[in-house]
Amino acid sequence: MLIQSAAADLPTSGLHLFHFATSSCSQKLRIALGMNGASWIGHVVDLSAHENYGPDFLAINPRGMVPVLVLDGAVHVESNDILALLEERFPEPCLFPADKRAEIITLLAEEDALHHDLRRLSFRFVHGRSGTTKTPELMRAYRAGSPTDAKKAAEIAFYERLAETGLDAATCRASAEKFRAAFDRFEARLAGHPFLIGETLTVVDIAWFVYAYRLAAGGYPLKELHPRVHDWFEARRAMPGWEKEVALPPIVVERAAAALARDRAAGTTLAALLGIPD
Ligand SMILES: N[C@@H](CCC(=O)N[C@@H](CS)C(=O)NCC(=O)O)C(=O)O
Repeated sequence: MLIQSAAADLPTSGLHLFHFATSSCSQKLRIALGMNGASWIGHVVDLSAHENYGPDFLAINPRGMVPVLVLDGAVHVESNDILALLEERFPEPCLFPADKRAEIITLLAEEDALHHDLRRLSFRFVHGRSGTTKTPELMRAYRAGSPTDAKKAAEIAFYERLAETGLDAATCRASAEKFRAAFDRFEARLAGHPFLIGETLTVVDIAWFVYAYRLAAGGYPLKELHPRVHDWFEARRAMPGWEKEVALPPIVVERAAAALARDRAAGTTLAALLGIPD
């Protein structure tokens, strides 16, 4: 999606990606860019330091979210739209085949609709948090810092709810069950096929690899619940350049291990929420 950016000093040529290492939407684009061999310049927006709510970044993307792609001076947001744009610009290898376009768009929309669920499970089981790190002051700065559209309103609602109710077991179980349902559908799709859409690797494999990696890092029992999806995941993990884009930094690996140990002791792991002994 092309947006009108208020930032005065954006690069006017080349391909620039505003991104963050552990942002799943950024990871998706970095894998796609790696596959099509595009040369790009990265600009890190530190989400853990809330740089995305600062005036400089809100001027670039009023929604305060990464990734943002600046291509020859034009500003694009929404990672799945950017995947389609990259295909137009870098058609080799073909990751968004024209004859599968409608199916790809449907599956990517389903993936996007689960983004807040991924975020909840990631916060709770990978980062070991039970609430939000965004202070009321930060939320005020976000609200006041740029105009509000539907996507920004959804972000505000997400963080307000997180501040109010935290990440209790019922909320996490509800999110986890949505992934179980999605992976069950993929389990059926993968019967006799190597990829999520038949015989061809597409952006849908990239998008869901990123989600599967994050969920597995939080202890999602992929192998136990969805053996074909697990095998598909391992095959994608072996693809050159894929895992390095999603691998967690050592500090996050430590946090995930500590969260798992605590949850094992309390019987509240992600697997346990789904009824799988852990
Ligand atoms: N639908 C958007 C979602 C973008 C999004 O939620 N990005 C996350 C990182 S993966 C973000 O910037 N989060 C900021 C925050 O939670 O403060 C897309 O696909 O680009």
